[in-house]
Amino acid sequence: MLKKVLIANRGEIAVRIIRACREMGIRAVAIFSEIDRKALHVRLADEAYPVGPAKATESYLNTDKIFEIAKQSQADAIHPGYGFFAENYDFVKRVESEGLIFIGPPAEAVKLLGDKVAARKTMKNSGVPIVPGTEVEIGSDQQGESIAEEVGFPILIKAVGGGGGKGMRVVRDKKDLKSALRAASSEAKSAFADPRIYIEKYLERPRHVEIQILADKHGNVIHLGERECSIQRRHQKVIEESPSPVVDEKMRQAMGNAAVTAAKASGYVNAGTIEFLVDSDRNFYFLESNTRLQVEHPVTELVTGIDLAKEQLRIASGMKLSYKQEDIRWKGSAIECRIYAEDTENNFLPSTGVVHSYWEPSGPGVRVDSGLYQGAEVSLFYDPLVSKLLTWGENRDEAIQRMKRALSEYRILGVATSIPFHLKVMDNPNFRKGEIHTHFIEDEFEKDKSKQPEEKSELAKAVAVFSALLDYEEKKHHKPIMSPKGKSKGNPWKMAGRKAGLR
Ligand code: MV4
Repeated sequence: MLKKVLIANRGEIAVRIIRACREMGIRAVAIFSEIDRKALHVRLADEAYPVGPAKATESYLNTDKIFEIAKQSQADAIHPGYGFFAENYDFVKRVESEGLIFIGPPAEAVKLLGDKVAARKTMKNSGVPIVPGTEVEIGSDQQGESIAEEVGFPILIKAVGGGGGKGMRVVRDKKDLKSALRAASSEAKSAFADPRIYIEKYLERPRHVEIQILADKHGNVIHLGERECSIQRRHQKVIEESPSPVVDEKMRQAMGNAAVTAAKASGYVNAGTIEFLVDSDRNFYFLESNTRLQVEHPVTELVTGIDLAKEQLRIASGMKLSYKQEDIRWKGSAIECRIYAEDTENNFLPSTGVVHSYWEPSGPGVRVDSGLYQGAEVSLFYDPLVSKLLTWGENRDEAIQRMKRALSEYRILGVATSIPFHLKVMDNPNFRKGEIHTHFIEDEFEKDKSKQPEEKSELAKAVAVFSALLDYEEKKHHKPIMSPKGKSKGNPWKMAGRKAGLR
């Protein structure tokens, strides 16, 4: 078994991994930036080392410093959490070459699955259904045109090095294809340093359903069922649940088998996720895979009773999986609300400040995975995800009722959060019926804005970011925190942001 693990991350996920380590008698080493000196993950770790200034590129992304700390602390493994180095081939490669254990898949699997075209090819060859489209990158306009016609409009142009929605272009008409190919390629080049693009059939309003898998170093692979992740905004997931309202036992088995096949075909080891798009006829297609422990992993833990972070540590130690496929049973229903430090009443603007009062919900069927505490500072330097509130129930209705109860108990004062928005979703009739898809938030809550959706003007965006920064600085210098509402009214930069088209 591993003796000491360095957690190359912060916030709730660092806390989550430290907890797993402690329960297994593994020493946990934390790293922290200058503004995280008092953070929860630092307090809970066995050892903690400063890694640099607040700016992530100079701290949590400072590879040399992280390896120096790993050496100094004599850690035998590194857990990347999610984000930062979690799916970074070069980082994994370096962990391996420095004789440390990476708590995640082998570098080669990270590389293969990071290349969307190579991943599609691998899946197709092993019989995993993929969205109709190309398994090669587009080399010329003519090739793009003939493929698009073969697939049939509407099509979606995607980046080979992409993921998360960047560099995508929907094309509904042949006349728009050429310019879309150009635009997508240049966007891909600047976003991923890789101009390669490919084409898929565009599915309208699909669901996003993903399968959790576990694979050990001895060739055993199992799946832990699905998570429904359709409720998202601008490619950021907002609410996840398990089971999915559309997946029955038969479909779970079919998707699970496909996911296990996908994992085996790509030489996968450790915990991973195979994402699928599901169309309105409940056909499912491989979308991409996530080679990390995901934000939403706890919904799977709540319905299976399996501790995924502990399994990761066991697998990395070279142990066999604790479970066989036939051991896996699903019980009840779990929901996760991602609590973002965002003012959802004010166009989801990022919110910052000091949490001057903090009270977590608890009681039956409630779980909170959070990096927050009274006095915690929420800044613009990191992910706005500050907490995850989960509920479990015997069925979906009970999980929803519990969620409403827990959301209304939760007190986070000093920063605006997405809690009010979650309460609205819990009461939404289509959500209650389980009728959700990837455009749910847009359709149900942003209808009035649908004429000018995705892109605000560059000026409006710049003003928004500047306004949030100003707000942050202000709160840092004057200690007393006013109510978020009263505060934002008087802020001239926020008003300017609104005038520039932000709400
Ligand atoms: C799609 C799609 C429809 N058809 N592919 C968005 C992020 C990227 N990882 C894949 N995405 C999509 N790919 C085809 N062929 C719709 C989306 C999509 C989406 C997917 C999952 C979750 C949320 C989404 C929101 C908008 C679009």
